[in-house]
Amino acid sequence: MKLFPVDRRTGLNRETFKNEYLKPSKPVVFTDFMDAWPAKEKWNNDFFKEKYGDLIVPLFSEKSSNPGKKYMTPDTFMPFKQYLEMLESGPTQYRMFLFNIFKHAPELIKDFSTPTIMDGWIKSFPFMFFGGEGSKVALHYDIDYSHVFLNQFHGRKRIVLFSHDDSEKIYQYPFTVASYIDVNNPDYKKHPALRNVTGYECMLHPGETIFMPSGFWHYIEYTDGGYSMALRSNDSVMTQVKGAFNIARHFIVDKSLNHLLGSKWMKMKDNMARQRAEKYVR
Ligand SMILES: O=C(O)CCC(=O)C(=O)O
Ligand SMILES: [Fe+2]
Repeated sequence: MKLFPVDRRTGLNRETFKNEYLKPSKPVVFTDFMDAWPAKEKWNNDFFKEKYGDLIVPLFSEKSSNPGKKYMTPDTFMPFKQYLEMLESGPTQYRMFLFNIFKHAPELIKDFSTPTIMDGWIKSFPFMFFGGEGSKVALHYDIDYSHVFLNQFHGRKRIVLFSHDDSEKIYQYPFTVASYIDVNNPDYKKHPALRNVTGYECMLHPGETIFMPSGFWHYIEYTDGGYSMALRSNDSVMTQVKGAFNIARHFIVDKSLNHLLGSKWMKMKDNMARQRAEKYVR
């Protein structure tokens, strides 16, 4: 497995972005994407603690990214202020994802603007992601096939990316958007197809934005406690249809078989993933 650094670009315009990244489906880090946003300076721990500290927020532990676990059920709840203090005070595995803070604080929408780098922005509220130092986001791709622009406000995170074309080589669990390979210590005995995989890696710093093209696999480690906001776009009817189909397949096939067969279904998916990857080894 080989990982190449993600390009870092300043001053990209629509045309260059389209030709060099959007069309060829290549990730890039923007160093200046959010320079004009008030949020860039304003959204910090003190601001969130003072304004929204009393909000009760749902937190998810590491367990939620284990295979077959219900990742939508929070492990605990606490006031937002207490969670931010936890992030400041040292490592914790607690993450808060797909958090719609804008539902509680619609005025925050005024702190950033819809980007102009491409069209097709999904207007429903964007989501924020929070995580403690050392917490990890298991390898997955986003089920709706939208392009993701992840804007980092606080802390650093290490991101590893693989193209959608390599889904089989990285042992995607069939009917899911997940893979359970060990990105940091690939086990070539167990997963021989990984030898032929190339991906990308980068450290995302506060003030930077990473573009993850539609269907791209991402694995994330919170190097520091921190948070970011994901803006999403989907400018093609084709990928919108693919996304809707994927969501339907996930909820109908995977959820039903999980319910019916439980761990047997997990084993079957594991076998299917191996069989599909094996053709690359032969
Ligand atoms: O940064 C995170 O915690 C997860 C981000 C993610 O998976 C996404 O934006 O799709
Ligand atoms: Fe994601």
